Amino acid sequence: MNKRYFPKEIESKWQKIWKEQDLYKFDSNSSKKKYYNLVEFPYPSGDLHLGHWFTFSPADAHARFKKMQGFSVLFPNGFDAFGLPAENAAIKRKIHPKDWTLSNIKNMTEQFLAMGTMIDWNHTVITCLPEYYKWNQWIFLKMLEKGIAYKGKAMSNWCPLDQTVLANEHVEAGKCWRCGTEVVQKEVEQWFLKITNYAEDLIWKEGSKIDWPKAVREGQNNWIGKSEGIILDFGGVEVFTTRPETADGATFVVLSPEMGEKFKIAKSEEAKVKRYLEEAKKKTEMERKEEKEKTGVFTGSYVLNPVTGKQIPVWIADYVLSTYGTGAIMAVPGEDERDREFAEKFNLPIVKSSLSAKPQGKKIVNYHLRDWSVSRQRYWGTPVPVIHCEKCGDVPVPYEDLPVELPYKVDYTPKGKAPLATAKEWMNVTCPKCKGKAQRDPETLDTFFDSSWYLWRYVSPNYEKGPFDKTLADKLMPVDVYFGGAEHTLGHTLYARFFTKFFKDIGLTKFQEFARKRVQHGVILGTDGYRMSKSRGNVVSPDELVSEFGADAVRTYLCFMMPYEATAPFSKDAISGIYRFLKRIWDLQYKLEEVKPSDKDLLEMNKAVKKVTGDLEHFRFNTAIAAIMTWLNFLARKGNISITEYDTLLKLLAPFSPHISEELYLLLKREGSIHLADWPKHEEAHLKEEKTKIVIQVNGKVRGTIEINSNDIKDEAKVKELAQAQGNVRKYLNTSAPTKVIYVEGKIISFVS
Ligand code: ANZ
Ligand code: ZN
Repeated sequence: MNKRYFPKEIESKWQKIWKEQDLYKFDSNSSKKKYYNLVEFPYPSGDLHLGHWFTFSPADAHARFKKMQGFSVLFPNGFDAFGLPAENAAIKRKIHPKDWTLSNIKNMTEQFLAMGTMIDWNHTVITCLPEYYKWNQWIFLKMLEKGIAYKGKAMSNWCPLDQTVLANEHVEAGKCWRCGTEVVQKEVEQWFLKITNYAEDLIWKEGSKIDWPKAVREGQNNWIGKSEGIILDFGGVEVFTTRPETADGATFVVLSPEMGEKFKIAKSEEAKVKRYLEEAKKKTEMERKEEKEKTGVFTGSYVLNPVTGKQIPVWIADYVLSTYGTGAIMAVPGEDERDREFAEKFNLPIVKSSLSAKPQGKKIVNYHLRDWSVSRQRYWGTPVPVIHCEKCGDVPVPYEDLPVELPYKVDYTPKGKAPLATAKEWMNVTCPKCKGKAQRDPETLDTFFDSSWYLWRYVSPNYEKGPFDKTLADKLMPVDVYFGGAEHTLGHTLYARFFTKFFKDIGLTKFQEFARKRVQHGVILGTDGYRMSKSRGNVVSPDELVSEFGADAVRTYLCFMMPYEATAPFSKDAISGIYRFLKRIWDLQYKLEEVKPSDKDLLEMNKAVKKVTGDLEHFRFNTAIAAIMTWLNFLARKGNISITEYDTLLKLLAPFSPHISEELYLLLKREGSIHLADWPKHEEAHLKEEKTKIVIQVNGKVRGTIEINSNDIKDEAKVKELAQAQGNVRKYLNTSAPTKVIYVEGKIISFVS
């Protein structure tokens, strides 16, 4: 062993040994209690950046801690490998998306090894490979069978020149990114998943045993947006309201533009209405919801307010959505902010409601949640496993013909339609039903489909009889902790919960939820306090940090720099501080002696064990390291260190800095890896600090006593401070400082004033 700390040498050495020994191989037959430690799988963008390190280092520390505690820990990782960036990068660099993606995965896997994680790469998935997406297609077909996947019409961004649907990010200032033509909203046929069937199930209920952050539970509940109200008839127009008691203040009715299209319009207003409806069509639902200035048009018609018996005007306005409630509202400008703005702009009457109207109507429950549109006119994704036959319509690809492989040789540059449609040979097939000529569906599935269930596949990644081995999943699911980003509150984690409930419905699992606990990480910013980005030039490369300080220092720094949920800038000074901390632990080896720890030694050791254990259990990585530092300061001040203390110190350090702890563990001549050793347990008996009672006198009279830790009796300043702080003593000292203090060690302290 080197005399000095050279992280470079020991780190690559141990990484090689661990890999050769497959040290972290998960044993699914283990009789130990399982612990499924999961981190959101990365997108294979090319290189691991510091954000990946920040997400994975603490999660790895937690996994290692659980393993040392005696759990059988499954810590898998994989790659979310389909998606737009690969396609765009490929177009830009003229490399095939598959080649680009797979070479990135190779590179990033190497970088993960250099991080020194205990990820078990025997449990991995790469979503762009047919052995994975075959099961996407299988799940899609099951959903089709159950009516959860369906073809429907939805308003989409539509470029009239290119004749194609555009993703939101491809609409720039209302125009098509390709040809600059003004984009319109058009009803287009697409594939949907009926997540709305699960709206009620997806609502987080009070008292749920599932431990997810409140922000996520509330965020998802708001997104699902359950609302109870009634349908009220205004003589020909039905409206949905959650506030029927305000109906006497309803001074007009407003229709959504889509409803307005079918409504009888007075001749005098026809031209105006037509113009308005055309303008409204160009706006997306988002723009309509956000719209600052209210717009609308009068239909020239009136309906009856059932409470007041008055005729009230019917307007059309795009702040009313066609996809919610009945698509029409009673406007109560005296109560509702949006209605008031509208009434003020168009000079409509505003009256106060008595709030006691009791109109009768059918009770209904509405959800704001919409079905999930999953078809994409993209190349780099899972082909939709459906065949279109002129005679038979949409025919599902038979299960035995899966996977429908994504063809490699396709012109994926934008042509104004789904790229797969240009792959003639691939497109033309025979209909599975009538054996006549038919065509494949040229669309691909949203990549969020892939990430909705990858964590189930990890359980048995090579399983061939289904998406996953049910028996094994019953044993290993649900995930015990799921680490990931706050940006996935409304997308990914909600979809993954939906898939779980669907799996339960088709008998694939018995679980209602896929993860017992969710822990969300913050963001590590550049030194300038801004998000790291190439354009700002504030990107910190983990590879450079590793070559300067070693992987252990980088990992430990990332665990220490802030609470896992927080957001703070990177600091190079702090990372060199961590490097010195590890060096001090290294140098402590020269103080190792065959000595017995004293009571005070045992006290400090047990305090550290207790604190680090509790903190790691509760994901408080930064304070766990702070506790090790406190103990190290104590150890460094001593003349020698016992084997017990060093052994314990290394074990507490092992989850954060796996390489240096493994190397120093050799000194103790223990058998096997430190990472398979038992986690230290604190002993309450050693935590009881022995107390000594000290009598306090003021001007010769006993005025009180104090109890102090026996270890502190030599510390006269401390005794004096504690004695003087006593209420009674303060009183007799009359707040004036004592002129004389006499301390008889461990017995009596007397003040003269
Ligand atoms: C009268 C009223 C008075 C309303 C009042 C609210 C406040 P949530 O809770 O989100 O379900 N509404 C109904 N359908 C709508 C649509 N398609 N587009 C836009 N707004 C719509 O909201 C229900 C309320 O939103 C309904 O109750 C209706 O306005 C409006 F002081 O009716 B209310
Ligand atoms: Zn057919």
